[in-house]
Amino acid sequence: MSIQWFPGHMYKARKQIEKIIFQVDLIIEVLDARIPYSSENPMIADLRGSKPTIKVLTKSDLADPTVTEQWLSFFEKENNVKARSLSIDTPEYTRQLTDLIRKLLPEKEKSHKTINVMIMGIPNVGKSTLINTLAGKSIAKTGNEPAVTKGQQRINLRNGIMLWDTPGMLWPKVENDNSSYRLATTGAIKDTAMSYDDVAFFAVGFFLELYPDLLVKRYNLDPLPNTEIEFLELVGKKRGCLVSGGHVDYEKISKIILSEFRSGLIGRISLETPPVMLREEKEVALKILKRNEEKALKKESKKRKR
Ligand SMILES: Nc1nc2c(ncn2[C@@H]2O[C@H](COP(=O)(O)OP(=O)(O)O)[C@@H](O)[C@H]2O)c(=O)[nH]1
Ligand SMILES: [Mg+2]
Repeated sequence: MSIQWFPGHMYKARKQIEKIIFQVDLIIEVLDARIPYSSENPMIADLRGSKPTIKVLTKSDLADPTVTEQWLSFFEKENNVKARSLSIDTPEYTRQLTDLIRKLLPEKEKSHKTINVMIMGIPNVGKSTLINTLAGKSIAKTGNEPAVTKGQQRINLRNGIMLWDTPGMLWPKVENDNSSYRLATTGAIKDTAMSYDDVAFFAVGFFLELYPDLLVKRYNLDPLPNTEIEFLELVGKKRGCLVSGGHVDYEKISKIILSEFRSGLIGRISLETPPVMLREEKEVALKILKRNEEKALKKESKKRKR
């Protein structure tokens, strides 16, 4: 399955949210702890305005704990933002969110009014899992495949809090190629334009640079090869991923490595840090600026030809 993000769909989702967001008191923005920057929907910051927001970094069991701490303190520097890291195997921490929600809205809490909370995030970050944990039962469908949630859902937690699932689907970063690779590495997007080999090549390059010890341990390689291709070749042979002629079946070994990363078998790995985000944000802004300039130039030269 693949999801394609068309401007029309994106526009529609935005309109749907704009129609109801005035009824919402607080936003829980769900991000994947391994990629808090790339799993962000670019519109949320804009839509939430000054509403209190809790940024929830899910799947923290899979992420590098040191990097997760960096992200939490980074996010808490923003106005009206609290940040927490959670995982499916510590539901008690997830349930503590309800206390935090009440604390952030003391007026509502005092007047015993229902607090409306909207859960927002791109597909596959763990929204349904979070909703189910907060509700104490399985309400929202969860799944390994992206985009399991369809349609609008409102869940009364019966503790003064009403949870709203985001209507429509929120898209991930589309302007940054690195983000696309990271999203594909975690399995958040299955872009048919990207092959397993491409994604694994990117992932292995990253692991080699930042988590070499984890690779040594998982794949019994000492010394570690210097390049992605050598690594895939060696591990492919080790795992018996061969095609006729004794050549390595790159697609097969790529799938294995990605699946081992996604299930945490390689270790706790984060694919980005706050400094990486700040650098790439600048690069993306420059890219867009350049593209707009080129467009303007083209328009200009067309005019002149007429
Ligand atoms: N390892 C791990 N997996 C999780 C966690 N939370 C959710 N998942 C898995 O991630 C996948 C997507 O979760 P889901 O709640 O359906 O995401 P949604 O599309 O945002 O609603 C499912 O396979 C979940 O089991 C977590 O904290 N740790
Ligand atoms: Mg869901």
